[in-house]
Amino acid sequence: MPYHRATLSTFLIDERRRTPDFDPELAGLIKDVEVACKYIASAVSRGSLAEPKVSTGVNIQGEEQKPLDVIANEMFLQACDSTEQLLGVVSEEMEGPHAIPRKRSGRYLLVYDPLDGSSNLDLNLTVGTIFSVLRAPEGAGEPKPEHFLQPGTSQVAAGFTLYGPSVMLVLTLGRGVHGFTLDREVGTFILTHPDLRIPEETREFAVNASNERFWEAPVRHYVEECQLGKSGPRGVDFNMRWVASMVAEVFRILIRGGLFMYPRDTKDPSKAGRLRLLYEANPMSMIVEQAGGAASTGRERILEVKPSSLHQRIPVILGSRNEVERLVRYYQAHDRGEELTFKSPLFGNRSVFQS
Ligand code: AFP
Repeated sequence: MPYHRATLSTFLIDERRRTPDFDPELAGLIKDVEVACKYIASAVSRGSLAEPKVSTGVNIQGEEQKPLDVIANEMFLQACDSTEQLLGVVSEEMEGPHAIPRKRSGRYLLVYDPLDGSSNLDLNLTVGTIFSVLRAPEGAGEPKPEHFLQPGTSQVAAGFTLYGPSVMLVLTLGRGVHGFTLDREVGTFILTHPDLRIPEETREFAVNASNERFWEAPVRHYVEECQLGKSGPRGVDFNMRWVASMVAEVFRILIRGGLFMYPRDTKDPSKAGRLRLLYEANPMSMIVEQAGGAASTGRERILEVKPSSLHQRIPVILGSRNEVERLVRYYQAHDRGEELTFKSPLFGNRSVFQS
């Protein structure tokens, strides 16, 4: 391997040359996020060798925190406290915005899920961090919840890290998606996956199938078509995956395509889905769209949803554009009152609900 390869640092410098209005303060913020992710990667890699001395509780989501949830959040706060560019942060692990001390002029807001997929930690499966960068309102002075309630189209950067067999950081600044792999020997993220693109076609879908009885008709119709494979209306066989770690699902889709679904369901009518809009759906949707994919609630483009609260949940259907668009068409037909049937010589006009 050549000694000198592009790194996250040289990429950010080159970005400045390519895009004159690229704010060096934003580059500085991305570098602070990089530092936080390196510390989290080190903590995660310790696995059961770690003897964390932190108190845990139930977070704002009503979820039992794991020690690494708390540690990862603290690492982000410490890395952000030293940055000049940040007015405040919102985290999955904290109820309200956290003001960065002494930074009343920061031009950016950071929103993050410090450890996504943490229910996989005890299983030694891939987990990650998801982050999103927004502009702070001029003269805001201090971070208020309403400052963060911007649609996903307002994001100026988004990314996620994967703490897996290798540690990776995937980043978009609004001009494509690029993947960096951590060279642990020198402690540097190396540009290994420039210009990631999602194939428009796929034969692979990801959904937690145990929720099938709670799904709306369009999702049940789509999944049943895939399950019928060659003998069904799609005429080809499909594969299914479910890692229960969104960062791993999205990275797989960036590499070989696919459709990821965590749709609205009736399991808990008070929740619009499981995933959170600000620090899961929006950053992942920006990345997926920047890589040529699509991201929808089933009824609208995720990036155009106007947030109403910091921790609101949203249905998520994202990945290969042609498959997202197919499922959106099923929602549209369903909402027009049309019955979703299989149009195929084998099945005639069989409704998904006919026995
Ligand atoms: P945790 O962070 O609580 O493990 O949740 C992970 C997640 O938000 C997302 O990364 C997964 O895609 C999804 O939840 C898995 O949900 P299920 O556990 O219901 O399959």
